[in-house]
Amino acid sequence: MSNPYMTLRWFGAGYDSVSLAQIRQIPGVKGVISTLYGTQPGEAWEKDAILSLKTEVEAAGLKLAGIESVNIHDAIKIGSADRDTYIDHYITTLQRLGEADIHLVCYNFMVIFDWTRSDLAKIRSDGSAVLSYDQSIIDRIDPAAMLDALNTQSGGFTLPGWEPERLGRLRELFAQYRGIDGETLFANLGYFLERIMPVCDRYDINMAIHPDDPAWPIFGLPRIITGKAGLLRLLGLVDNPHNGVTLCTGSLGTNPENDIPDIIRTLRGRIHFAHVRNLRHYGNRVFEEAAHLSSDGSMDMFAIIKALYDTGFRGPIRPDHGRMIWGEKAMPGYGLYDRALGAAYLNGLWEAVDKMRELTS
Ligand SMILES: [Mn+2]
Repeated sequence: MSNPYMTLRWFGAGYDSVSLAQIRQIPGVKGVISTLYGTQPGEAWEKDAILSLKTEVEAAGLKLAGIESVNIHDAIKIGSADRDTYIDHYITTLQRLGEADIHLVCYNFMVIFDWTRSDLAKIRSDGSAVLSYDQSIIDRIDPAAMLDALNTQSGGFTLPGWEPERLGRLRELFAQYRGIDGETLFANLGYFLERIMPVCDRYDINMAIHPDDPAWPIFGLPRIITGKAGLLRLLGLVDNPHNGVTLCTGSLGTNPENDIPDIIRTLRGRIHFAHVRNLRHYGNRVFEEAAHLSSDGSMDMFAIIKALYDTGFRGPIRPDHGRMIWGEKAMPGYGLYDRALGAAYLNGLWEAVDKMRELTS
């Protein structure tokens, strides 16, 4: 009998509308994935802050299953002269996380923009509000206008990856990234990983890169972690099991050509964290986020859970963005209700796969 290590993302008291006590009551949810939301990319995290986050989570009867994210400073992605200083800070953060018995770190290597959507509250036929993407809208607006639109729609919540301090310098950032192509990004990612692997080995910390979302370049900026080829290249940069992947179905699934069960089987042993959610495609590069249930979207969630199960994945897994339902007010994608439904559904799929295996073995 195997149970999934089901978790929920939690942004911390003062940032999240959902409480640890509420998360504790979702059946089968054992832990949360959190971060020090107030920190900036490039900072060395304070040991006391890490420990107080961990203590708070554990006092609620949950585990701190990992960190999402420890963000990467632009100097590291650009490969500028001061990158080693920021990598040193990153290593200090990893060391302090390791000392606090935390062994999973999600990060991404996206340029300037983290996940991108054209609408944070598109109304679906069921009356729910979801994040959606339409390439023709993105093509028509400039990055600053998109940023303003998203911040207006966020209901007062700071969106993860969209820290206003950093994005206030948008023009400057575009200038800094001029001439940085996919090859340079891969080289800089490899340099970063080489430098952090010793501390990961020492503290048994699994690094889990998050795929780019959506899985193609936007605003003329390169994106490298977009499918099987990029993921395999990432793993080949440093052949160390601590150099691994966050399997995010919603990000990889933005491109319907990504065969997610096949990617899971190909990455066997190197997936350290899973984000499982569904999307519904309406055309080329036009999609909206759906409920987790297979029939509500375009993905086969049973095949995804079965591939994770069959390849021996037993790391933290979480439902991802949920629809905004039942009048909830929360950070777009991160309400309680639909993510709780998602967790219950994913737990059910896992139990079915597990019991089918026992029946047939
Ligand atoms: Mn994700």
